[in-house]
Amino acid sequence: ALALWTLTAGLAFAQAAPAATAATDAAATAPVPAGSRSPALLYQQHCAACHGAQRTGLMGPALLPESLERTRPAEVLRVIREGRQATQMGGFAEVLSDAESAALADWVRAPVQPAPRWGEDDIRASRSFTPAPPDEPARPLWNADPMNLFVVVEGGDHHVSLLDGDRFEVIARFASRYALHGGPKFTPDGRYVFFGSRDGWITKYDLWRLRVVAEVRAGLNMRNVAVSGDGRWVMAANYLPRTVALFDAELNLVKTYAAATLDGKASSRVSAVYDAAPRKSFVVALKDIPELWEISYDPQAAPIHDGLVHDYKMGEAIATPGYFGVRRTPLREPLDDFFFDQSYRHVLGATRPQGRAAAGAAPERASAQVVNLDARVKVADLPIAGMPHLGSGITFAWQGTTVLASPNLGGGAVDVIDMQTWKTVRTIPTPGPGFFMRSHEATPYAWTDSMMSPTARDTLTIIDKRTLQPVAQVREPGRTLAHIEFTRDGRYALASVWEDDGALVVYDAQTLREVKRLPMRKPVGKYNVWNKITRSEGTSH
Ligand code: DHE
Repeated sequence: ALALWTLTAGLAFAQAAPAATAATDAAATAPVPAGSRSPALLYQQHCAACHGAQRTGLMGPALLPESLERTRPAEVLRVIREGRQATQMGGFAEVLSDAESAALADWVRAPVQPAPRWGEDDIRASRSFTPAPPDEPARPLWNADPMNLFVVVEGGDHHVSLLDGDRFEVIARFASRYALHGGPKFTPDGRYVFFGSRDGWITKYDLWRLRVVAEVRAGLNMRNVAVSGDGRWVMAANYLPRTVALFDAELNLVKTYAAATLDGKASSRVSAVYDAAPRKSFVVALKDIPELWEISYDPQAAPIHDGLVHDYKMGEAIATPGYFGVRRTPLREPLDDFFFDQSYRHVLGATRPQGRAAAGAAPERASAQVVNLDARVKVADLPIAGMPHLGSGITFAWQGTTVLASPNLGGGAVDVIDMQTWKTVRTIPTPGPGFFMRSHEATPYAWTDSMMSPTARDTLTIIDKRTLQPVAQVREPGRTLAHIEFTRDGRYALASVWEDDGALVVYDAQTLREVKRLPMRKPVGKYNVWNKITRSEGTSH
């Protein structure tokens, strides 16, 4: 069967249970040449068994426009013709004519008609849960510091490696869901981690006992997940359907929220959800509606007045209407990406111009703003040029104030902004646009990549946080070098050779010398348990 998916041997994954209605041919975009079979028919014959009759994914990934947005059309065609190495996706060049392959490649990029549904019943039916054996000891199966563990997401073959952050040795490696995206989120004790996949799967994994505890499919196309500061709740942000889904810590669905205006007239994809632990709330950005949501998980949450209460049906136990109600902040522009200040009173949000659905809601150019979550108003414009990637920003003390440094997807620079005045204090040039930025309390340096640059994607720039000057570079000539994370003590910086035959490179954070290299399959991201659960200022949360 035609399957764009990877082998997931080793994990007992639950199967999604999508409605079994067949996708219709209405979405076909390319005319079918004489003598060719229709793409809808070919899909049902060769693809549906793995990718689902409605293209929502089964054991193979979803083949929806939303899921394929990031794959070039030529690559879709190539995979259909040649298959994908080291996966169960075989090539179909022998079975389909050139014209049929091309028509099928077009067809899977067009919307399914009618649009696939993924309601609360589907979510509940997708859940699997494996309770711990009653006599299982609550301690790691392995011998290393559980607080200096790294979780490394290897996108090349959809696996996760656990790395001992003292010895830099792999403790375990296991298959993940297809295409994880966003940082994994940890429970406050660092024992459990939640992974989110672009296809909507949330996996809860026990890092100590090395096994999947629970899985659920929150949506058909998901952005990311957040875990509450008390470890009791998990929230998922979806593009498809247009919902936010709330789960308890064992991934039982509590409720879904329609991402829509209060009057229900306009709906939106959800850009992202983050935990605002000191506020005991989740903060949600919407991509197509100019509103920022705050959803409190504090049972003592103040009531929401002023008529902005959205539906909240949590049953009898609700302490106040603020608890799991939606508190809306109206904005002028919707947000794609955001970041909190240290007090979590302010959201620093960015709007990117392209890819926006709602006509009229998008600015001509990228913009960024500061929103006060208590006053529920925008309080400043952020003077960031190009395309800020605020989710990767870091903060640190500088000359008596605190600054935010954020890489810029659009140009080769890091913007540094004073978080008291919201003014730019420096624009630090880098050799090309980058995605990620990292530092640690114990190092004077901040590291950033230029992975979006065709010529400088092999270069990491190291910036002195005291002078805001670039002071050094490390290079991996001709290969992509990106995404840094520090050890718990800040002594070592780990970076990814972001290639299929890539590696994790460990640098001494003082001398900048390489001390170790571990081969890995496109290690897209690495996450240190301690830095995450203590919300280190140098890393993403
Ligand atoms: Fe990401 C995190 C949005 C494309 C790899 N990315 C995030 C987060 C958001 C986001 C909002 C924070 C979520 C979280 O951690 O909970 N990413 C977007 C986009 O809007 C964008 C530009 C377009 C899209 O396709 O969605 C995008 N992201 C990418 C990629 O192409 C990357 C490089 C490769 C990939 O695997 O998809 C990519 N994004 C990542 C990674 C993180 C991430 C590795 C976690 C960073 C961290 O260290 O916390």
